[in-house]
Amino acid sequence: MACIVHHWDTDGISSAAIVAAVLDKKGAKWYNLTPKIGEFDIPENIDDSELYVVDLNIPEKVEVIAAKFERIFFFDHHLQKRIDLPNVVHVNPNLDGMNYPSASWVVSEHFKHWSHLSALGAIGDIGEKAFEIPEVRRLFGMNEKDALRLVKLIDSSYIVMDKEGVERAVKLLFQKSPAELLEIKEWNKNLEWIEKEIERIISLCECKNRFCEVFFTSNMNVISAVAKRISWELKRDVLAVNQDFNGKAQIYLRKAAGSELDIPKIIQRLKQEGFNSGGKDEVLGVICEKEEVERVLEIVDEIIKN
Ligand SMILES: [Mn+2]
Repeated sequence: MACIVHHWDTDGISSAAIVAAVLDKKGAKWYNLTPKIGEFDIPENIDDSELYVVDLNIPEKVEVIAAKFERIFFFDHHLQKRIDLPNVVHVNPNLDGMNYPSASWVVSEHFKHWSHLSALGAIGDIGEKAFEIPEVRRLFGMNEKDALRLVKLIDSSYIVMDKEGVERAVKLLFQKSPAELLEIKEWNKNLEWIEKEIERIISLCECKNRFCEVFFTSNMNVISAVAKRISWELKRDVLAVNQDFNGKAQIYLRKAAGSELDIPKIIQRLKQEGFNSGGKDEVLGVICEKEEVERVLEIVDEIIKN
């Protein structure tokens, strides 16, 4: 059987469903797995000979396990190193300097298999910007609002940390039309929970001198949505801390438009101190032990004061 390992977001799920459709057409049997949510890795104990890895930026991990498989297909669109092994087919236009909107786009092009799922992955990764690509409009016969809602519904499984739900989503995308997908009860329930949880957390927000701050505890992966919403509403820099996210702590900093906060400098400094931190120009995310929160906040403070 072929095993498809995929990212837990809409692009990863769409890409896996495209691979599944290609395999199905050939009469090949397949099943799919996602890593433990939040941990970029290949699940252990896969004893099939053919492996597909989609939308997961983990070339180093694939190199380590490659010898266990007859053949691996590795599809991605992120910036990464080339895997140079005879049994690995590494497909990533980014290796040749080309920018693709999603892994779904890469997979569709490789297999010459285009469908609404090709577009859905792109909408998942780059949002409304995807509609600037004419083929996205052509492939996806749904209005923008419904399309963006569908992405939220599909992403809801990983936000509530439901790994099996993420895995089931691949079969659903493979079988159902976009209109049918919008009606899936489980996902609509998820969105209701998520919305309630975000509102509960936002109500804990306190605006201080430097930041609007929110300290909370939640098992849901909502910290970025919380920070984004507060920052939008109040036009302030936001510090959000989930003090117990399934055993770890999450720290998230979001810069408001026009603020002078130097996020890349903070990311770099935290990395130097050995923290698992990442982000972009306007956001910083850290996952650390619960006991380390204070130290991280001290470092952030030091940089801001200087
Ligand atoms: Mn992607």
